[in-house]
Amino acid sequence: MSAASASGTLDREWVAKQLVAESGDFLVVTGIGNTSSNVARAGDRDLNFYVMGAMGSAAGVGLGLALAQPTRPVIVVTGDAELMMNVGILATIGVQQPKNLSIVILDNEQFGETGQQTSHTAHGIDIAAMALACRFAGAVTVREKAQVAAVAVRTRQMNGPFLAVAKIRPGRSPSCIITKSGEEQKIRFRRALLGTR
Ligand SMILES: Cc1ncc(C[n+]2csc(CCOP(=O)(O)OP(=O)(O)O)c2C)c(N)n1
Repeated sequence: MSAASASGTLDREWVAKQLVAESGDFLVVTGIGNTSSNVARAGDRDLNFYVMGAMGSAAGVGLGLALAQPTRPVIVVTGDAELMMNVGILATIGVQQPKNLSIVILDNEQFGETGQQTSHTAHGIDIAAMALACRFAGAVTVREKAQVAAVAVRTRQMNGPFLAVAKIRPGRSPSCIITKSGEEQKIRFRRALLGTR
């Protein structure tokens, strides 16, 4: 298969801001690398949990959280390759049907963090179609700014599971050093959510 050039034009920092700008009680989980930096820069908050080291785990963490906290919107923001590493999670989410879970993929059609190698989505692999086949209540691919606003609204509506693929420009963004360890993040998140360690 020949290498395809990336097709997205949305700015990843801008998309992240739209998703987390409005302060609310929603819970945010992010995937390894660039997406965590984008979301942290858009607004670090105690109800953000950055899954920094475990590629393929963000949607699973989001699912567990959504099942444990069914009255709170849970938004997973992650990369296309991060999701594809454990794509079976879409089927598990489809079985569980958490209404409060949304996944937004910042899709640059690359493994941006490790050298911009071409990823599955550059070759037409359609993550939104996979989510619909896994019985998500809604799944879209967006390329325009105006569509991103609608995605942000939908992630708060609790009529999921919902997935959006946002086609962003190729490349990576400056790292935002998240200095808290996994344990410190866990304590911060649990305190904010439950008032306990
Ligand atoms: C199990 C595992 N394999 C590989 C890596 C190395 N790795 C870190 S980030 C990354 C690419 C992530 O790509 P994507 O999720 O599309 O996000 P992008 O960097 O393009 O924004 C890879 C391969 C890892 N951390 N863990």
